[in-house]
Amino acid sequence: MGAKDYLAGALVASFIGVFSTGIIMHSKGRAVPYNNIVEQDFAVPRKIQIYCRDMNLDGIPETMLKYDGKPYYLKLNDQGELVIAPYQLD
Ligand SMILES: [Ca+2]
Repeated sequence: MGAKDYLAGALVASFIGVFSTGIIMHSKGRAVPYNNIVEQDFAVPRKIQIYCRDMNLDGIPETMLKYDGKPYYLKLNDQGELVIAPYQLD
């Protein structure tokens, strides 16, 4: 096996690794860690789920956060700061 074969094998292995990591991260909601222990008064990451759904049925999805099974809107205020607002049926 030559250096070219080794390099080709390494590239294929890297691609497969990056691709499979992407699938795993996507299936787990990407950025939310899956642990139970955090400082007091902080949300438990394991109970957080972020998803998009067209809640008001206008054809455009909203970003939603579900914490411990309860849904919230994940929005931006006028200053572009993240706001978690209670989900309400209109
Ligand atoms: Ca909508």
